[in-house]
Amino acid sequence: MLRFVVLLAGLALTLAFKNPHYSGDRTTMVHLFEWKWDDIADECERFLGPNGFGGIQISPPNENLIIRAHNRPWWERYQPMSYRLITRSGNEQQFTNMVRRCNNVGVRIYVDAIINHMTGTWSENVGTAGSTATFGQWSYPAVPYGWNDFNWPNCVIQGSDYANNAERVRNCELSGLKDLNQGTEHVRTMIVNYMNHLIDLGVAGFRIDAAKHMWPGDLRIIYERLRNLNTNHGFPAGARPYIYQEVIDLGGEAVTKHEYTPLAAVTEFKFGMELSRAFQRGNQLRWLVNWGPQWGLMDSEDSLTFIDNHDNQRGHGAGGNILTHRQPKEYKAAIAFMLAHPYGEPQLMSSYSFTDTEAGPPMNSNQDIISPSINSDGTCGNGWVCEHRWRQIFQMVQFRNVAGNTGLNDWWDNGSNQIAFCRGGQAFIAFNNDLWDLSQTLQTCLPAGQYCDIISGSRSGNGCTGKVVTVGNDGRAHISVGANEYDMMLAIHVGTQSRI
Ligand code: LAG
Ligand code: CA
Repeated sequence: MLRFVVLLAGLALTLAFKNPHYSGDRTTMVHLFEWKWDDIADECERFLGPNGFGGIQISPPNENLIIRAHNRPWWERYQPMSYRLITRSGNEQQFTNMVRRCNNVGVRIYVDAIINHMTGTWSENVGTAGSTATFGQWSYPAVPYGWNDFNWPNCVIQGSDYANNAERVRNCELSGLKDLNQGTEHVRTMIVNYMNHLIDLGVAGFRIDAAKHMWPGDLRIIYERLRNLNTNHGFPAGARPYIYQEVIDLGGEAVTKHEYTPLAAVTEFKFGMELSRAFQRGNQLRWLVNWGPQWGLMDSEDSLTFIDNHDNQRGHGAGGNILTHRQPKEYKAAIAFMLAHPYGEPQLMSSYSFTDTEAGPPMNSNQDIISPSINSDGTCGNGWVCEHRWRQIFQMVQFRNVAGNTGLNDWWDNGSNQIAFCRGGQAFIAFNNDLWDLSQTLQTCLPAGQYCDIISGSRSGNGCTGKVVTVGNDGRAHISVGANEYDMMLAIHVGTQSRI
């Protein structure tokens, strides 16, 4: 009996930080990169809530160094000056209001937490909340942090350290960013206070930036000191925050993702790399029949999955040839596969357009962020891409919600790049990445009826603006996806039956 209790307690501990605590049947989060808090609150109410999105990863909400020398690049937000909640995205009142409004419509907020380091050394030294620092003395009075809170002796991580020197990867500076020592009580207290303040305001969890560069033992202590989620925001009593740790591990490094999975979830960079390769015909889709740990991916419950993120969509971080919104046909297909397949906890990227990889978000002559505009067809303007508003993407979010926790069944492939599969009796998808048409009668697993394909169109009233698929009493239907069609997939699910 005792052994059983100990076993259960152990299990509860390892799963503690791996539940996103989505509301209802929601399943998917979106990274609204560089959005303002007021715009996010509006987006929750007018789009994300009604369309079944589960949550949002927001840009770092804490004060950062203003870097005018580079015309306010996006990466200035990865140089913390303090934990005050004032940035170009908004102030604490706007932040609080956003979290409340989003939680009210069932959409959770996840904070990008920069706790490995502070700023680099610059001649500018004023933050977005007006705080100053003395870089030469490692002094950040607005926290406060001083000399004793950083790692010594001072060193900078070299490219070669990643292969064989975990100690330097953890204790030296990442690109010259002053490296906090999470082994000290004061640093732990400041970080825990910051994160607990956010939990009190109603957030559901955290992305841990640069987790690879911190010791798992220190992180465990920090996570264990976090409060439970705020029940006044609709979370169940005793709920632990969702934590996904950013560890880039494509193999061959001194630090591995497996050192972090005992603590909480981890970003699975191999996921987007392999799918980007397959959907650009670098690998045949038929091999995806055993997609998951057999590909070297982490266990499903440990894995935060995505195709691109804010770093690799502009060649920062690691891993090349990642699909992005710039290759829309292949990108939408990779996203559709991610959302259709039961593996992992998926995250969508929502971008602004750029040519310069350093360029910050759309801004006016005061360098304030410009809000996205919403076009009559639902897409965004003012320089915002809003992939999450593309029909093929947001309708696949609904597909995943409907599929729920059903497994994968009735896999079919043609021996190369045409594949199809079902999720229980709820949902069916087919892909054609061959140079010839897909035209086949396939088992869809759905109840008999006429369904509206959510890729080529959507239901409108009792009709359908896209392909109509007729499923017979045996669950079979004729499926057709031409090689030269606008999109390379077709998807139907329970709830898209049309009556025409
Ligand atoms: C991350 N994950 O571990 C973020 O996802 C990534 O976007 C951050 O780098 C990084 N870690 C630090 O939080 C970004 C840019 C860097 C940039 C850094 C700090 O990719 O290029 O470095 O943010 O702003 C910049 C300059 C460097 C300079 C450094 C220090 O590009 O040349 O040495 O600042 O001043
Ligand atoms: Ca470090």
